[in-house]
Amino acid sequence: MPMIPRRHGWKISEAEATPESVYLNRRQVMTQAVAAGISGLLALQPWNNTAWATKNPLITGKQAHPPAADKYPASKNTKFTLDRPLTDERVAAMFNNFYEFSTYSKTNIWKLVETWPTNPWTVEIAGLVPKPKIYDIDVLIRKMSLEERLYRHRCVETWAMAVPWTGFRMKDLINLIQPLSSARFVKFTTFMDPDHAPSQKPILGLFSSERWPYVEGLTMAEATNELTLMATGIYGHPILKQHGAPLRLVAPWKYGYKNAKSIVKIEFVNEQPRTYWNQAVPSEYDFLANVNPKIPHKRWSQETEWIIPDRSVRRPTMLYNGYGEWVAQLYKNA
Ligand SMILES: Nc1nc2c(c(=O)[nH]1)N[C@H]1C(S)=C(S)[C@@H](COP(=O)(O)O)O[C@H]1N2
Ligand SMILES: [Mo]
Repeated sequence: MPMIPRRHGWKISEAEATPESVYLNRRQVMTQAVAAGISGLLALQPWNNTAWATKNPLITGKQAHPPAADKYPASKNTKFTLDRPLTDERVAAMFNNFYEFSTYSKTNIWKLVETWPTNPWTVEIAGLVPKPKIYDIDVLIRKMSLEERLYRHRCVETWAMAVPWTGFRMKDLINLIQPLSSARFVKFTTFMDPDHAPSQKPILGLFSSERWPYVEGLTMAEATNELTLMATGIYGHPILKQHGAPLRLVAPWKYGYKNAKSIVKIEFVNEQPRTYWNQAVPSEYDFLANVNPKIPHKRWSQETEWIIPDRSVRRPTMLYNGYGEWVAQLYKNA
């Protein structure tokens, strides 16, 4: 058996990595695809093996002018501990869901965001608030206090990771804004930039991209929960574009799709917002989206998960992604 870089393959430089492994993986993938015919197309998904994790020697996706850059690294909040190793920074940066850039490839997002400018960037505070306002992202971040937290992440597709986010508590932002008591939900609207985000571009001027922008939402009780973080950084530096620069929601007890990337508007509303995935396929993606091993997705079980980049090991999924201590009381009457 030639040495096949697996779990730690990305630590091996391109030159050191045995070419056999790459060749073997490609050949396997091709054989599978041919054998299985059209259904074999699935096997071509680059993440069916871990070769993708060896492809980029650098961490790319940095913002050109990261806001409040002098605030990193922020102090660590040691309250949140992990039951698993931190995901390698390069692995997290090379395996993403960001449908504005690609609806099928996870391992190319870091390339596709390269020419996307995230400056200037503003965040609008709107809806049921005493003073609607548009903040420059740098001004907004400087009003808040940043801290680092280690959080688990669980995508509804069953892949998982654990990363150090830097950010501020949504609770603190809500304190600053003082929304009206009639506000029952927070609606997060994310960016529109069809010139740089290929999925947002209308095809031949037809099919206007009305499903964009990506929208997510939380109840006020969820938004003011201790866990709810507005991430501005990752791995001790400003957040990368592929992770949702310059501002991204992190609600770690929920499936990943709730964690809206690249937010431009935070709105306090009275009715449950129509969110991206819930609107697209309501029977598969509910608004609540709490991680729960006992509630299967319509097309797969949620009982186990795998940690990127290694698809070969599955471990049990935890209720609320292991964060019941903080959030279970929110749902006791549900
Ligand atoms: N704007 C936007 N936010 C998004 C998504 C997206 O496609 N667009 N994908 C979501 C999904 S499904 C997941 S799992 C996480 C992935 O975050 P990561 O790429 O930083 O790991 O982002 C979430 N936020
Ligand atoms: Mo996801």
